[in-house]
Amino acid sequence: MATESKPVVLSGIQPSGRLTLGNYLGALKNWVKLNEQFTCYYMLVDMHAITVRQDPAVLRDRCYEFLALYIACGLDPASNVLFVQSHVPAHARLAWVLNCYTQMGELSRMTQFKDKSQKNTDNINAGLFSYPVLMAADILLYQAGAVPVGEDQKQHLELTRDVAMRFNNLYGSPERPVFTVPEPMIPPVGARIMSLQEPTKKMSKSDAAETNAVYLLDDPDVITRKIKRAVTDMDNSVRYAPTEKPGVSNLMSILAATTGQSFDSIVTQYDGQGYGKFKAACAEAVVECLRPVQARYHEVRDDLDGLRRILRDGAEQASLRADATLKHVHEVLGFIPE
Ligand code: ATP
Ligand code: LTN
Repeated sequence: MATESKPVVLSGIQPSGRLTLGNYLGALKNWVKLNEQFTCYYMLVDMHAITVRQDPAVLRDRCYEFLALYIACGLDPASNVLFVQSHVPAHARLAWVLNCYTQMGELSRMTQFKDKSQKNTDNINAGLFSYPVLMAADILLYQAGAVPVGEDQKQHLELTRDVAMRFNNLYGSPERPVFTVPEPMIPPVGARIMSLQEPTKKMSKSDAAETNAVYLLDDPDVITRKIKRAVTDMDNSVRYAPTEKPGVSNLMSILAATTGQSFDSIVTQYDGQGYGKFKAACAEAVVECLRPVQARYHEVRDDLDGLRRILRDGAEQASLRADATLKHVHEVLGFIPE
């Protein structure tokens, strides 16, 4: 494992729905290259996932599927700590403490809460409301300095920073803050991939409409069909203008993030030729980018004992760091040591 002297990054994905190209370009792809510079903790946030109803058997299966996809995307368990949130009890314990240092008003401003409560009007539960507090606990337990996420998580990171600073002001000292105040690490392109059919809304893994998203395990011909049928406009010009041309701009982001090409070079190469050639290039880039992930996935997924071992080791390593922070928090609060 990487040595503890490196700074720490931590991130997580909810095991809900199916992983999309948005999750890959906004998060997963960027996690892979961090382990030389940082000690990396990557979670499956199953406790966050139950803020929306889940079928137990599907949830269990999906956790293994997502773990196998983490590994197939290039996260080597030998140099990254991969674990499931519910296996490390410190998350729930710190979340309770932080709930007492977070205001209702702060939580009611969170756009993810507003979106999800609109989508689940029959189940606006307290967990959905305090979701960002559990996320703050996830991050602060590990003293993570940076959190690699997509654009949509920026607001949750802001709240995490506010809660950390508030707690430090109350119980820490400049020489010994209780928590490291984390920074979001958001990629310059691919941080907000939009739905293929409704490009003014985010591509999301729990969207019911199949054609809105490219899933990491979609067959190449399905990927090609989805991208060729993506909504564009009648203007026939390839240029980056997210408000005026959301569909084309989204495909440009996808092409840029999957190939490393700049927007300028995409415009030079494809403008003035209709959308056919541009969409075909975009589809090919996505297929090629996902090919190695798909090739690796089944072999990893089939080794259930191996996956279980990885999660056991991961939880053990994660607990070491998380428990140290929780112990300090309990101490500063005045709880009697265990
Ligand atoms: P759900 O639809 O189940 O709420 P989601 O697709 O929004 O899920 P999350 O589990 O909330 O996915 O997010 C996992 C990671 O992927 C986060 O870092 C998030 O910022 C990133 N992410 C999610 N959707 C996109 C997107 N469309 N573009 C870029 N990054 C994204
Ligand atoms: N809230 C995030 C998932 C998440 C997370 C985290 C991300 C839970 N805990 C800690 C980064 C760090 C989401 O909905 N994408």
